[in-house]
Amino acid sequence: MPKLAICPGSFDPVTYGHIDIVQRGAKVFDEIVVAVFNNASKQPLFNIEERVALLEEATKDIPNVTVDACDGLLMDYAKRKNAHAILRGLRAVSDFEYEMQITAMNRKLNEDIETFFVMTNNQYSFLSSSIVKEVAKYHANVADLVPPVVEQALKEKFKNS
Ligand code: COD
Repeated sequence: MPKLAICPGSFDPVTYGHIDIVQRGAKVFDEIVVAVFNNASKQPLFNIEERVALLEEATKDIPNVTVDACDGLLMDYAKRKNAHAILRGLRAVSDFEYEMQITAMNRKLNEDIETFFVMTNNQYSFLSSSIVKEVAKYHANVADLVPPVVEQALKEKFKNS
């Protein structure tokens, strides 16, 4: 049976750090679904359709990766998809506490779906969607942080600011 992993996140917007995690996961699992959720504690810059479209463009060359817009509980979605695993990225120790908390809750909701963590490439360990938005807002160059389609979308969002 093919092994499917769900890579959930808010991806607001997708960065090269996210792509790094998806690429690493795609080498291990047969199929990856990048699942775009709204994170209840974050106010998004891009709506869910925009985030999905940016991710689709950014991952189009990875054959075993698809993108989906989601709502509700991650573990309900993973069960509906018959997923084997959840794939998450770790940048630094600072990610650990948050990830431990949501993994523990997800495990309580469904013990059968395991969460796997992948360490990002060192060059992306400082990178987050929030930092990208912060610098893009002031028209700084983000070309080495995000795919070209995202760079363009950020320019469009902040053209009047
Ligand atoms: N390098 C490597 N990994 C990175 C990098 C980077 N530079 N940047 C981000 N990542 C990783 C993150 O650690 C994460 O694993 C993934 O990429 C996505 O990151 P974000 O920031 O886009 O996503 P989050 O953390 O906002 O996603 C939170 C969810 C949307 C998954 C969460 O809120 C959720 O599951 N919501 C659904 C409702 C639910 O089930 N809630 C119960 C869970 S407690």
